[in-house]
Amino acid sequence: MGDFKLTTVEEFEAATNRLLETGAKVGADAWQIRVKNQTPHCKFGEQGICCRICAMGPCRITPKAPKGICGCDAHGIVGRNYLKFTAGGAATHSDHGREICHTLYAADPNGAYKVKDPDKLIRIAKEWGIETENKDIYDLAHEVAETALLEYGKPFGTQRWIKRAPEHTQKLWKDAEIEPRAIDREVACALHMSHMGCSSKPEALVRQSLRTGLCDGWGGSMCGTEFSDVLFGTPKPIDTEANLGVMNADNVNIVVHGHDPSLSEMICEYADDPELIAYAKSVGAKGITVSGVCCTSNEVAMRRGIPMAGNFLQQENVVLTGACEAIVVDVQCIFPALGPLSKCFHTKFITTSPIAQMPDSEYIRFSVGTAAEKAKQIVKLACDNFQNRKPELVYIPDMKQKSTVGYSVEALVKVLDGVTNTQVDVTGTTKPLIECITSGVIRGAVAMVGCNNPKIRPDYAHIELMKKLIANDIVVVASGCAAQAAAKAGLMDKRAKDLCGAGLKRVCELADIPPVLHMGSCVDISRMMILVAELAKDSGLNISQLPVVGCAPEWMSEKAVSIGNYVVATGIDTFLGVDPYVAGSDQMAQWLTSGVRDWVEAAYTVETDIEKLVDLMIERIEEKRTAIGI
Ligand code: BF8
Ligand code: SF4
Repeated sequence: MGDFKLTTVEEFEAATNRLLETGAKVGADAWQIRVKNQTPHCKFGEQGICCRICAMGPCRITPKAPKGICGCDAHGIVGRNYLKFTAGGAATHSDHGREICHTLYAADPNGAYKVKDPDKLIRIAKEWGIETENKDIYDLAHEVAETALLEYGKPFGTQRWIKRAPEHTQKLWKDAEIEPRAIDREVACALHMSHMGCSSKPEALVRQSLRTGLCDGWGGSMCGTEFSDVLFGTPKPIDTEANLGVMNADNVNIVVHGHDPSLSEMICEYADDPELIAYAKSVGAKGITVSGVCCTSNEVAMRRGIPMAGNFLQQENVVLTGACEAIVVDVQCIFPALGPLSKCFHTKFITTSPIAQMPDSEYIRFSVGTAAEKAKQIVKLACDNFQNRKPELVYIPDMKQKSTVGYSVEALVKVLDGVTNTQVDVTGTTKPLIECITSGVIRGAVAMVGCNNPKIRPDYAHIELMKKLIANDIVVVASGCAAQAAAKAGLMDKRAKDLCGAGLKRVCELADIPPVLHMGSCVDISRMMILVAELAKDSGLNISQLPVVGCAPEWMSEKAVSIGNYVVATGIDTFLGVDPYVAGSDQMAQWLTSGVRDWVEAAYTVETDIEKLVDLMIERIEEKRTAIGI
């Protein structure tokens, strides 16, 4: 293994503690302090049995008061809360996807946004029955973008993307009446159903939760992913680095945070501009370093190799380094705490979206039409701020790992082609991967996704689960903050192959891949759906028969619940390390952990003990292997 060694969670924590000392010096607040103030959490909220959807309440369910004023019981209240949670997540992902469609609609050969992957655009146009012959690629981009935008509100029919699912899956969805219709309709319908005096029957609420999840994963999120690829390029394997050590004390540090690559792509573009680099030098810096936090970081890491400073619960740490000139955010997962925290340092906290406006921030409204100008303004502002740095507060933990990222489905198919054979007829399919799985060289795959959550020791669950899975010859595909946890630890370094069982190690060597594959941001979980759909079609199995499971051990956001619903609805058993506020209803818990299996051939498992969680996943993978006789 040479000098390769994983970074441990203890080392992450030591670095954080050192940064919190700086914070204490300047009177900064921190999530670690706020968690203490907020715990223990309200038991009613935790169990999902608090209802405040009408002004007769709030109603709380207790043994003495088993019904709300309207007569709704715990099952109805938990179910409505669960559906609202899902709707929030689906709306968020899908609105991000919509923004990307608008960016594509505005693409212009002479403008800031261009079509970088015309082949993918043409492929999608053909898939959707849009004429491509003799058409200017930008005219085609506008037509495809408009067609995609109509998916959000079309009055009739179901989502176009669902035709990518195997026929068997499509039939399950049709039979269960959960085929996703217009994206906005499913979100609106979820809010309608969960209004006072509508649905209170768990079965109905769970069914709409799956449908609303599907409009995200096989609708809005898929638009986000596919059209980001068209605009910014389909990811290919690329080397980068991860953890706070990617920030550079000699340079102007700009941290991009959020989700929408329309902003971060432009910031990266201008941080590379010789004119602005010269400007940075003129203020005393050696250059400009852009790094990222959360999913927008995944987006620019996958396409440009921009380093990842950290994941969700590390967002305050980038400011605490005292070396962050600007933290530039777009939408989602941004702590409002960053405003007051930045004020304790010289850092500029720059909000850019009307969707995510926060106190104590500098609001530089970003839009497609003015993207170049605004990105330039932001980079310049960060350079100007370099001189305001307080050297006595600067401390960047010397901690980073190498990572190879960028495993889109297209890239994965390509690299895995090299593994089992060189037959021409298997090129461009998932068959080599299927051969690895059926032969037992790889036992199966786990999609590790989701956030950090202070309820779980940050990153510990992600990293420990991944280590055990790869040691058991189970390949891990990761996205979101789970992917960044892996990258920070070193599990996306190709040398981590030595931590694998013999079979997976061999595959990593032959294909020249790390054992944990970075598939992108959270909207990119749609890539994982496409991958399992292809695996099912190429193997002749149903998705639910594949030895593949999903896992979100440290999740926290509404988006994660929406994801969970579409992953389960796609036929993939999903393992959660945090309860989605359903403990207050045995009926809801029963529907989610078993009842839905009758509709979609998969269900949830909730297990907060990490050791047990990983064993359950391995067990499920082995059961699936036995069931198909491999
Ligand atoms: O969408 S994993 S904390 S950053 S919600 Fe947020 Fe969770 Fe991170 Fe990306 Ni996804
Ligand atoms: Fe109470 Fe029913 Fe109103 Fe909910 S909808 S707050 S349970 S009266």
